[in-house]
Amino acid sequence: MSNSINTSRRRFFAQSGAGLMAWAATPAWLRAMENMGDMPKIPPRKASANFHPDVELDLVCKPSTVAILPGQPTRVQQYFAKLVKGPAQTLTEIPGSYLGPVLRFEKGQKIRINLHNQLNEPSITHWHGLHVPAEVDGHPQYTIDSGQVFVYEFEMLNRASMNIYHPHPHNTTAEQVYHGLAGAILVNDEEERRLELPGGEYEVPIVIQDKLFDDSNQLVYARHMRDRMMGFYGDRILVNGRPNFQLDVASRAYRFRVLNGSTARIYKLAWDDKSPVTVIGTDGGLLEAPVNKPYVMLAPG
Ligand SMILES: [Cu+2]
Repeated sequence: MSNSINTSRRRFFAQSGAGLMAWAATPAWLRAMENMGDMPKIPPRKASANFHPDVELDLVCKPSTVAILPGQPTRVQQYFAKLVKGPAQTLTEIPGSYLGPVLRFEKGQKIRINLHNQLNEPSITHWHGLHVPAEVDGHPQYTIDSGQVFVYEFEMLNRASMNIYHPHPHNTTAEQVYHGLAGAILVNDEEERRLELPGGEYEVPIVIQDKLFDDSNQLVYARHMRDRMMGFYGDRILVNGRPNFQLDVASRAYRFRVLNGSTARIYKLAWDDKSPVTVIGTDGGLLEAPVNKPYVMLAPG
């Protein structure tokens, strides 16, 4: 049995009789998920000698603090990365943000990522949207304990697209993402380069998340079981980890790489002067042709 399940059960049963009734009423699918915690543990994957990476990076997840609101800094969990091998553009930090660095890969690259779990709890990282073999996709059964290292090795098979990396341990995925563990993955390829889309400072990742803060600027997660099961809304919407995100722009075309990293909220995005939004891509990558829309709906993903 994993540590995470022990603590969450303990916390749960420490509640009142009403809590126990809620447990009895837990739907079968949720109980089935709970039981996944009984799966035998797999030792953390190590680097293989016959894999020769084009890109290698150390990815660390650990507790941290960051100033989000005026006053007291907020305790978060955060990804930090260091490039061991490969092009410098692989990593882009988002200054002053709890979000992990933007990872930029090229289709066809051989990639090694050494995940160091320096949280005080088990975790594993999942590459949401990437086509990778199951044993390096961060399924909950590969969760590692605090202090352990898991080595991912895969070739980038995706076409140009935006994806997301986030923890995927059993039971605590949403909680860890909510506390800051998430980041964007951008994949580039030849097809995309031929389009000569806006790049450099004109290509802007925009990660939207809503969060709930208490009086001392700390994140509040899941006030009750219903929040935990259904997701919940925050009272502040953060863009790239900032509460009042503002971007000074030139009057020219920009490419916004928009990601909804909220637990439940769906956004309707539009320009306030009613200019159309030109959509050039979705989850899987670029569209056949751009489409103009009055607004865009974006669900968490
Ligand atoms: Cu995911």
